[in-house]
Amino acid sequence: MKIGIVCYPTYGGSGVVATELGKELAERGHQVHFISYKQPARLDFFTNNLFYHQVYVSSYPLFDYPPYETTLTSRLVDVVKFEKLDVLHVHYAIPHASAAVFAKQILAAEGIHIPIITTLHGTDITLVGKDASFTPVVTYSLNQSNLITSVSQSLKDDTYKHFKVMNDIQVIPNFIDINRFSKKPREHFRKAISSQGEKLLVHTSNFRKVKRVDDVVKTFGKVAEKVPSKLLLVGDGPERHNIEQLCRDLNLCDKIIFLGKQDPIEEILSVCDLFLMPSETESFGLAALEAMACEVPVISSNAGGIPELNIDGVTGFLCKVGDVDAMAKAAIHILSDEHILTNFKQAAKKRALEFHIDKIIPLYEELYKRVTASSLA
Ligand code: GMT
Repeated sequence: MKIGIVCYPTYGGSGVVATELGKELAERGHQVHFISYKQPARLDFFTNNLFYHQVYVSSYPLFDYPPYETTLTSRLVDVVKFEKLDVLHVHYAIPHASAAVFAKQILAAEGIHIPIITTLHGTDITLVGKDASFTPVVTYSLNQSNLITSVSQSLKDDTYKHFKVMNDIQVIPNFIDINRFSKKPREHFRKAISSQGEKLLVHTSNFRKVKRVDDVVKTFGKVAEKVPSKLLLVGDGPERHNIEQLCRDLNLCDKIIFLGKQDPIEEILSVCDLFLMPSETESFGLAALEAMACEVPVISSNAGGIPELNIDGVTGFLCKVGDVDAMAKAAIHILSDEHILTNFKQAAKKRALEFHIDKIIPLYEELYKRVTASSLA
């Protein structure tokens, strides 16, 4: 099948999922065309059935705001027509779903019928999408998509709650490539960071407010009072400066290491004992799944779709958003006893295997077959 994938090219979860999906589909013999304004971060190889079409945005001085959506729509029309795509799969509703719907209408006027699948990832619904200024466009684009998927039941419920969507939404959870995300023997690396045998806590994110990285630091501060430990902070973003200041204010600088944006995240996770995800909202929590696959249990908030991944008392603990004391208590419980820690690590890995890429990709392939066979397009 010839599949067009539209996504954000950045390190964000939606772009990662879209890129890993496309790479795996290409491995399985499909022809995959990525359409984005930059080469996706995880698109690190090419094969004879993997293509990338860049969207160029005009910088004409008249435009205070470059018309990205218009250029994307034109590019979609072009790629669908000339590559003879069977289906367009767009990740993140804004503005990908509306651009795809417009492209579909332009193509229909020329007698070309292309089905559209929209996958919702989270903030396109829970934060950005329900901003009233986006509502009519998001609602219309979802209702005009041939199929909609969401990465968790919680996100599906949120979508119905905030938008008048008439279409059925199919839940297809995120997935993990276990070949890449598994615990690697990296003892030398662990010793270099934890020379006194300290426990290693880790957080990875884009350092946006919604991730509540300040709660990570505050929780760690309380843990470090009881358990010799260090905290690795991976990623970068708008809150980084405030978080650095908080570390100084709490006198924790010697115990916290900022690693910035990192590609080989599995190498870092391989030496860690506990992952912290205190997010305000999280439709799924792909970063937590990556940690679990590397045998790292998770202390998280109970927001959004996280409880569909992290099982309270088994793979980690779920706490109320902002309850730093509860998160610290749970972390100390896991880290203070080697036997308990080992059990949690094994349970985390076992749970991650339920999201194995081989189990999830066929669900998308099934959708592509269904949508291209139906006369809905
Ligand atoms: O978490 C982010 O800020 C990035 C965001 C995105 O859209 O790229 O991630 C969302 O999609 C991921 C992949 O489906 C999910 O695992 C994340 O939970 C979700 N983030 C939020 O809902 C905040």
